[in-house]
Amino acid sequence: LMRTKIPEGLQKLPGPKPLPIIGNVLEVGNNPHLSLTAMSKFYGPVFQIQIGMRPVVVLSGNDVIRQALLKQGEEFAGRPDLHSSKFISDGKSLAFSTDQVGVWRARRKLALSALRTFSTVQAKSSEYSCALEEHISKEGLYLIERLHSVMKADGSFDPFRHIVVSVANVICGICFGQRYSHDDDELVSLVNLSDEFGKIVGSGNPADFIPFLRILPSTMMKKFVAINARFSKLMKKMVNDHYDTFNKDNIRDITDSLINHCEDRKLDENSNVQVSDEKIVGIVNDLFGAGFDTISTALSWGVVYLVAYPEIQERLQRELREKIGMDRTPRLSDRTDLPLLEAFILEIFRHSSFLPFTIPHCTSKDTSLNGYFIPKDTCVFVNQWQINHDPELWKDPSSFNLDRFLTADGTELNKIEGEKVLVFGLGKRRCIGESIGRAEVFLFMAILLQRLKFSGMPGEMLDMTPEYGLTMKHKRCMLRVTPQPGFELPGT
Ligand code: HEM
Ligand code: HJJ
Repeated sequence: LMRTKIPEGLQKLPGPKPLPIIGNVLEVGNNPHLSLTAMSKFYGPVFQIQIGMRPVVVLSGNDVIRQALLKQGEEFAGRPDLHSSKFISDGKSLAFSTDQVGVWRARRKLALSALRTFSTVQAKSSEYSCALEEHISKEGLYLIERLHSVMKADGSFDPFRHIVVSVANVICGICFGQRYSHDDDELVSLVNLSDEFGKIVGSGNPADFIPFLRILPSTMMKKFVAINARFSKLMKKMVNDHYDTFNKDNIRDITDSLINHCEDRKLDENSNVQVSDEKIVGIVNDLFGAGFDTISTALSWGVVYLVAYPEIQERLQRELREKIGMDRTPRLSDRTDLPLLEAFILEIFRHSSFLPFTIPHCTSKDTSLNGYFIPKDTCVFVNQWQINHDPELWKDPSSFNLDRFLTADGTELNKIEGEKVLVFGLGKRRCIGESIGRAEVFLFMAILLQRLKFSGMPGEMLDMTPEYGLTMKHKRCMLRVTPQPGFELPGT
C-alpha cells in the first residue's frame, strides 16, 4: 500500500479504522447522512473514512464547509472519477463529469446564461411578468384540475406522481418549448424513476468505489444504466428536432440557444478552450434532469408536511386569504408579502434536507484544512444535512417549526436565519438553478394552497422517513384534496 508523506506542520486526518477491502462501508451503512453526522461528533468537522480502498474526506460544520468551498474554493471545486458518473449523459454531464477546469467553467457559464435568459424572457401572454411565471402558473392550475379529476375517479392520489409531471413541464417549456400530456407514458414513467437514479448517484454508494462490486450482476445498476439510456434517448430526440427546425433568427428556447452557440463558436478562431458540440448541447440533459428532480422532490415534501401539520396548513391559507385574497392567482412578486410561506419553504429545506450531501467534490491539488493534510484527487463529501441539524446552529433542530424563520412579532422573514440553511451548496460549484428553484417552489406552493386543502387517508399514519439518495424522497403515499371555499370546480 502506498503511503503519502505528510508535509511538516500538518497532521494526519482522524477517522475510523478501515477494514481490509471494504473499508468503512459497514459503519457508513444505508443512511450516510446520519452515520457521517454521528461520526462528525466524535472525530470533528474534518475526518476521513475509506469506502472500499478509496479514502473520502467528510466535511461538516459551518466554519469548515465555508472555509473549504468559499475561501479555498479553487482547491475543492473538482469532481471525483466515480463509476456511476460514466453513465450519466454518456459521461459528459456538466454536474458529474471530471471535465478539466477550463471546459467545466465554459460550460457552466453557458448553462447559467441560457437559464437566466429563458426564464426571464417576456411571457407569451402579458398577464405574466416572465416566461417562468407563465409556465408555473399554467402548470399549477392544470395540476389542480388533474388532482380534482383523480380524486373524483379514485378518491385519493399519489402526490409525487402528478407533481413531477407538472414540474417537468416547466423545465421542458424552458429547455424545449414544449409540454407533455399527463397521460404521455414515455415521459410520465421516466420522471417517475428519479428515485432509482438518486439511489445510485447518492454519496457513498459502495459500487462507486469498490471495483469488484461492478462485476456482480446488480439489478440496481442495470436499472440505472437503462434509465440513463432512456433519458438520453428522449433528450436526443428533442435536440434532433431542434436541429431540423433551427433558425438562427428565431431562437425559441435553451436548446436553440446552445445550438446557436456551437455555430457562432465555429467562426470564433481565437477561443482558448475547445468544447465539443456534444458537450455544449448536452447541457440540456443536466438542466432538464436537475430541473425536474429537485423541485418535484421539494414540492412533494411540502405537501406531505402540510398533511402532517394541519395547523400550519391553516396558518398558510389564512396568510394567502389575507394578503392575496381569492380573486386572483398568486404571482412571483407576492413572495415578499408572504413571509409565512417563505418560512415554511425554508423549514422544508432545512428539516427534510432532501439534498443531504452536495454532489461529491474532489481536491484539485494537495491542500490542508484545519491543520490536516489532504492530498490532490481526494474525494470530498460535504454534509449539508449535518449543518441543517447542527444543535450549535439551531434550537431544537429535529422539530418542524417555521417560527424559527420569522421575526419575534411573527410578521417578517428573518433573513439571517434563512441564510443558515444549506441546500444549494456554496462556492464555485454551487447550484446554478437556485433562483429558479426557489421561485418555482414558492409559486407552485402558493397556487396549490390557495385552492386546495390537503389531507391524509383517515386512520392512516404518514411515514415521513426519507429514503437515502442524491435527492431523498418520502415513501410514496396516498393523499386527498378538497377545494377551498370559492374554488369548487363544476362536478366536484
Ligand atoms: C448543482 C441543489 C434546482 C441545476 C446543485 C448542487 C446542489 C443543488 C446541492 C450541488 C452543489 C455542489 O456540488 O457543491 C438544488 C436544489 C434545487 C436545485 C435544492 C431546488 C430546490 C436546480 C435547478 C437547476 C439546477 C432548477 C437547473 C434547471 C444544477 C446544476 C448543478 C447543480 C447544473 C451542477 C453545478 C456544477 O457542477 O457546477 N444543485 N438544485 N438545480 N444544480 Fe441545482
Ligand atoms: C439528472 C433524475 C437524470 C441527469 C443529468 C444528466 C444535473 C440534484 C443535484 C444537482 C443537480 C445536478 C444534476 C442532477 C441530475 C437526472 C435526474 C433522473 C438523468 C440525467 C444535487 O440530473 O431520473 O435522471 O442525465
